Amino acid sequence: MKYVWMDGKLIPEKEAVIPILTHALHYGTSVFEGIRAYWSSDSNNLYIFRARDHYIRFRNSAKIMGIRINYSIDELIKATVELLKANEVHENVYIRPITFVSASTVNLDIRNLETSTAIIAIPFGHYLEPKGVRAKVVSWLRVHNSMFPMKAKVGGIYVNSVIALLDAKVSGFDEAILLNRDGYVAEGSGENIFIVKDGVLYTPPTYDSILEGITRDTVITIARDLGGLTVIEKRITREELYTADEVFFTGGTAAEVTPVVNIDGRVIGNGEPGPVTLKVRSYYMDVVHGKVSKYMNWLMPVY
Ligand code: PY5
Repeated sequence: MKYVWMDGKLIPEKEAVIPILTHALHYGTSVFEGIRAYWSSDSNNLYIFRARDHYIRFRNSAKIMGIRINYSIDELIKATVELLKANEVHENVYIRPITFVSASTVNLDIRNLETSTAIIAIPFGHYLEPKGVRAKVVSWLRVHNSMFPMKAKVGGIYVNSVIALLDAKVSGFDEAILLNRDGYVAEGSGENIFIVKDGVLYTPPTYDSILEGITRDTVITIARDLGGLTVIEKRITREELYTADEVFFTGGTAAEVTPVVNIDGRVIGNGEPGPVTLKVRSYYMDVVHGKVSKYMNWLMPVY
């Protein structure tokens, strides 16, 4: 897009470049978010979905990592709205806020190092095939909470996702599922995971080395409206994946709610997106497009 917001200013995207010795490039010292904004043709407006919750997670990631963000949550929300207006966005868009250690140094002590914050808007279609993906439970484990706080969305930790996804892709699958150190299901490379069994939804608990996804939280909240669909947070085994009636991924970029129709060559359900997944997805799409009045407080209008 034409403009990027960087450290308080809107600048042309081509000018938003960083020096070669930037600390974050070498050591992954960045925290970031992935936020969606949806265009609603009904109200002729663009809505940022759960902006405040994303920026709260952003601030918490930074706090955990000891990285300073020089802006308040309100300033970041305001900057995001300004950015979308400046780019005259009238379509669905992905928003990537990032704060990174911008000092040019090889020193690992980040306490007094300078940080920069940027917000970038990116036109975005589907990240995963909405008709359903084939996933592989890879042998790489999810980094455990005792090794790194997985609640924090930190740039460097994504090498764990990258190597997991590479394994899945070179083996001919679309996405990776990572187990945690104890052998239970953790999450996808960039998504949380749910299974459906006998009409009940199950998802791994947040203390089990996963990112506390905002889409995950949204699904848990809105599921109640769907004929009393219950969600239970519990540890999930690999065999529970194989024998589930339905499996789906949730994530801000990851096609929102994406059916998983095959895992390790086992067909899940009848190999088609299941009825509960489709019901959850369709309601989720209504919520993010501002069609469900009780959740309008999750939507921030841009215009
Ligand atoms: N788990 C991981 C490891 C993630 O990276 C993400 C989001 C999620 C779960 C889902 O979180 P949420 O529902 O809050 O989006 N992934 C990023 C995203 O923007 C980056 C993906 C490349 O979707």
